[in-house]
Formats: sequence, C-alpha cells, structure tokens
Amino acid sequence: EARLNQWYKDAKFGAFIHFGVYSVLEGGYKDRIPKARYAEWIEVNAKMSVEEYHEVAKRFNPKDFNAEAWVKVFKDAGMKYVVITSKHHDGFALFESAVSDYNIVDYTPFKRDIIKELSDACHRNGLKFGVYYSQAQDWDDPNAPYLNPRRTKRTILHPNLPSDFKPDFDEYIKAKSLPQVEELMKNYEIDLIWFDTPAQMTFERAKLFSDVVRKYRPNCLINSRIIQGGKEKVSQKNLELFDYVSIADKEVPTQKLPLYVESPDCVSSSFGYKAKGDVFYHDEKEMLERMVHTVCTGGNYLLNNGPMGNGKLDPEAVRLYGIIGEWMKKNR
Ligand code: FUL
Repeated sequence: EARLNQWYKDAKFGAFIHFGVYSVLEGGYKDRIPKARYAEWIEVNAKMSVEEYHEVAKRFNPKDFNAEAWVKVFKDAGMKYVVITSKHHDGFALFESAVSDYNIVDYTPFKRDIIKELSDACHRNGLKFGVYYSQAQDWDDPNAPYLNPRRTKRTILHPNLPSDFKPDFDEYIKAKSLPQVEELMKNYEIDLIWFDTPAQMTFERAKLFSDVVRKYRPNCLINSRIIQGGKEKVSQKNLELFDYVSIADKEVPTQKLPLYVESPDCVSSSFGYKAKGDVFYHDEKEMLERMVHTVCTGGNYLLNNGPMGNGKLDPEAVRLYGIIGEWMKKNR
C-alpha cells in the first residue's frame, strides 16, 4: 500500500462514467431487447455483429456533451475524482487514437476527444482524473479473449472469420490494448487507470500494462482488475502491479478489508444508460446504506452515472448524487 497516494485515501467519493456507442441504444437494438441487466453489453446481449454495431458507432453524436457541466455536478456532490470508460468491451475509444481509427474523433460525426475535454475540465476544477480501459475483452477484435465464452460468441460478432481461426491474445495486446494504454499515458494527464474483466490476464501480461503505466506516469494508481484473480492475490509480487482492490458492486464490504478498496456501484440496474426493457433505480435509502458501508469500512465509493446518447448526464443518477453528497458534507 506504500504507493497509494494520499489524495486517493482522502477522496472517498468519485464518479464512475460509462459512456459510449451503447449509450445511444439504451439497452435495446431494433426489436431486440435482451433481459440482461447491463446496457453497455448490448452488442453481445442483442447478438449484434460488429458490422451492425459499427453502423451505430458511425452515427454517434453526443452533441450536448459539456465537460464543464458534468464536472460542476460532480463537484457539487462532493466527489473528488472521476473515472470514465476510455474504451469499454465494445472496443470503441472515446479518445483520438493512432492505433485504431475506431475512436470518437476518427469514426464519428462528433469528432471531439471526450477524454481530453473531460480531463482538462477535471484538472481545471481540482478533481483527479481516471480512465477505465478494458485491456482484455474487446468484442471488435477477434484476437481478444472473452470473460464468458459461452455467453459471448466470436462467430456472431465476426460472422466472416475463417472457421479455423485461432485467437491470439498476445497479438491483440501488442497491436491494440497495450499501445492504446501507452497513448493514454503519453497524451493525457491521468491519475488513475481502471482495468476490468481480466480474462487470461497472467502476471506476465499484466506486468506489460503496469510497466507502461509506471513508465510514463509513476504516480498513476492502478486497480486490482489488471490481473486475473487480483482481488484474491493481494500478496507479494502482485502488489507490484496494482495499488488497490476493486470489489464488485454487489460485494459492498461490511468489515474493514486488508488492502485499500474501492466499490464501483450503480444507481440503477445498469452502468450504461438504459431506458428499454427492465430498468430500475435503487431508492435513496438503499444507496445511502451502500455508500456508508463502503466509506465507513475504510474504502472509496465510485458511483456510476451512465450519460444518455445526447451527452447529458442521467438526471436520476444526478439526483441520487446530490443526496449522497449531502450526507458526505455532514459526515466527512
Ligand atoms: C464489469 C463490466 O463487464 C461491466 O460492464 C461494468 O463495466 C463493470 C464496472 O465491470 O465487469
């Protein structure tokens, strides 16, 4: 825990932002409205091919996005840091990338770099800035592995692959995910990187990522999802790789844990914005309890907002941010 920066221990409350092409689909594609909870998984859950998803990506135009307006909401709620999906499992980047043109600047009519605009606005207003990056799962690239291969079918996503195709994860790392993480570290002012769903992420593979982060930004914090089983392996050499443990939203701790923890939580049934199918929001009392458990057992509470396809924050999440912010102001 030696490397864990004081700002992070003091922060307690942060904003998690799941925003991307899936935000436009709101949990349904055409007449396909899967029962699954997470709207950011629509490409897989609605059994889309990458070509179908590309057509949606080409029209992604969140013209009401305003980084200063978002940051004002976070600050008013007493949040101290922001973590936004720079690339979720769909493989689409919210930043300009020379590695892959499947990114917001090169692929969409919007053409603005959301990671740049939001990081600048955060730093201008005294908030720390972090990026979520899906280093293993990438539905757009047939070489990338899946968290759950029974649920995610390569042949549906990529119907034109030769039948003897053999995925090569190391090739994916070399060609896309590692160089994109390097771009993020080189080109943006990043205080924290949030890796996720570490399918097939061995120590050796995880080390490639932590080395590239530490090379450019030695003070950038890294979460435990850089390596498979990171949460359980909070020992010896794995601590070279990460600085704190991300627990799942449903595992809000009720007692103090041995390493610093952060609980990524949802105000609703989904991280990505959802308006179709089964949608529910937690009530205020439940949200307060979840936050109090995390913070009072010594962790940070990273509370999600899934902005809408037009680029505006989800208003119901904003309302719940306000209620939790009030508690924080009184009890910090
Ligand atoms: C999960 C992801 O698969 C979800 O889509 C979401 O990003 C959550 C925070 O982590 O593992």
